[in-house]
Amino acid sequence: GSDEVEKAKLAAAAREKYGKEPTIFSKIIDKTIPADIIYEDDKVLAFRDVNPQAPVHFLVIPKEPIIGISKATDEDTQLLGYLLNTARKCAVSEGLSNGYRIVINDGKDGAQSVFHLHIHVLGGRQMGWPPG
Ligand code: DGP
Repeated sequence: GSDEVEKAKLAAAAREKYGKEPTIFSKIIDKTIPADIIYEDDKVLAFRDVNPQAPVHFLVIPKEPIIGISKATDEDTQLLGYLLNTARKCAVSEGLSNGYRIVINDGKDGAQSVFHLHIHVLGGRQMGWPPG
């Protein structure tokens, strides 16, 4: 019936947004693998990048496992703002008073390697432009 069609549509939309399997970041969120966490609440987690590209390099992620920025929807507007605001506050607590770089890699051309949305915050050195 049309109920089944609706269910299938919802499932397809969820696959598009969340993917088929959880990434390593889900394990960091549920604490099955360790990370150097600098901020956590019910919606977001901020932790140091395991392969830092600057003296300070941390990631801010939603606990909701959205694949990447290109898969977010208008319903995520508040969450996306919350992620940026968390990045701003963590930059203060990390002492980045001279500035910093915020980066979101998306998909193949963006050189995304972990398919759970994350904001990079890099600082503690002079950045160059353009990025590679
Ligand atoms: P991206 O290219 O934007 O998808 O960057 C993914 C980043 O995630 C990369 O800079 C390294 C970092 N990363 C990958 N695996 C782990 C991990 O297990 N722990 C931590 N802390 N960072 C990770």
